[in-house]
Amino acid sequence: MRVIAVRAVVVVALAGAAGCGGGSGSPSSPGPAGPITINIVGERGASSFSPNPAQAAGEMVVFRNTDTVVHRVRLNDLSLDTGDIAPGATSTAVRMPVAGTNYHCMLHTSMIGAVAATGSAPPRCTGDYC
Ligand SMILES: [Cu+2]
Repeated sequence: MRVIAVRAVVVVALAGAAGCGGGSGSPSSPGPAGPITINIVGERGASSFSPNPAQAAGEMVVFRNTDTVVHRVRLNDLSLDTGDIAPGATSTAVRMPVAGTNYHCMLHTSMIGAVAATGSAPPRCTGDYC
């Protein structure tokens, strides 16, 4: 008698949910120690942010305004809003969705950017800010 056990293991990518607060800085852990910085360059369409797309899905990100006017980053699904970021200032760190995301500047809606998982394309942009 032959029994074939097929076990479907669904791996749900919730690794970030466990949280890793309070780490004392293990030197063996790979990856960046702090949040990933996305620079706000100016009103240049899809070139308004650098890098774009950023390989930062599921990661903590800060937006640094290198332009001379105020910008305000908001995810296209409206789930996150940095508030105003003054020229030269950096936003507080915010966690990007695990699946990646598309975002724009709330004050200059032609400024669009995306976040993707490493080695993947960002999610398809839909809606008013693409
Ligand atoms: Cu702007």
